[in-house]
Amino acid sequence: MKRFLNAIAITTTLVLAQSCSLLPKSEGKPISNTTHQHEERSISESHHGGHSTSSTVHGEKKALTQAKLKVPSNITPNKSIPILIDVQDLEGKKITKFDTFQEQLMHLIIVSDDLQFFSHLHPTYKDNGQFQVEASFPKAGGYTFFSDYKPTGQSEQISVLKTQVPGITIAAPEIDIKRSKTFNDTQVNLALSEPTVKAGQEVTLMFKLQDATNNQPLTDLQPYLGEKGHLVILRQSSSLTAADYIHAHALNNTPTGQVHFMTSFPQAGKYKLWGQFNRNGKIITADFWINVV
Ligand SMILES: [Cu+2]
Repeated sequence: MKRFLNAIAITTTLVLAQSCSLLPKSEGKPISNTTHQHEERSISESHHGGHSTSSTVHGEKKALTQAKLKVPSNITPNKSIPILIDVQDLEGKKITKFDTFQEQLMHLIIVSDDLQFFSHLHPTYKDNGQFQVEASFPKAGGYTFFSDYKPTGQSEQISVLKTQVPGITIAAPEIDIKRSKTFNDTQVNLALSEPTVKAGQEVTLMFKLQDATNNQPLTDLQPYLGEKGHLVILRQSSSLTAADYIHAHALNNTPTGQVHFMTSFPQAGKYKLWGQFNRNGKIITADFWINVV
């Protein structure tokens, strides 16, 4: 814990002007978090080394916070290490009060930059604006952190943090666009409402979960973080930013063993999806690729 190095390459904070957790869930109308992100967020980026850029998507609010990542100066693959995240206002003053949303104070998504590795963690709030969690990284290469939190009285913020695990990087395997996969004893089929997914178009992603032993729809799905399921989507990119990140919420009223999400993809490209579901206390993470034209 003594040799922490400030290993931030880029800090990006985006403001979700309307927190997805505050959206009304009645009316039987599907909720697309993506739409809100793209209409209402603002992004401010500050690059390590003095250069800074700031862009506001629709001339609304500016990011109100920044996050700083502290990791050991030399990360060894597959070894658990402490990760510290300091949340500050834009002047560098600690932010010390946070609201719980989706049952946690902070949601942290870590991905390898090739999108092969995914982890969804809930750091513990220590004190003085600092969160802590243990994580391990499977291989050398770049990793991006999407830290999602809600300072008391403010909207949900997402800060993007980066670190590097030294060593020789292994080329990612070829993208596999299979629509049916088995994760331990659960078979997951992904069906799309559109035969071809076009950028900017709303699409419903339907996860059909079956017991792999008897091929029957799952009847033991429980809420996960207050919802039927969570879906994180990232666009394949040489440098991931907040604009590549989508967190969609499950729709209500779906058939047994099915979890549906509605979203839209901001631009053409290859996207990786990680659906997370709670099967009787065990979290299933089902990953798929989607090609958007
Ligand atoms: Cu979370």
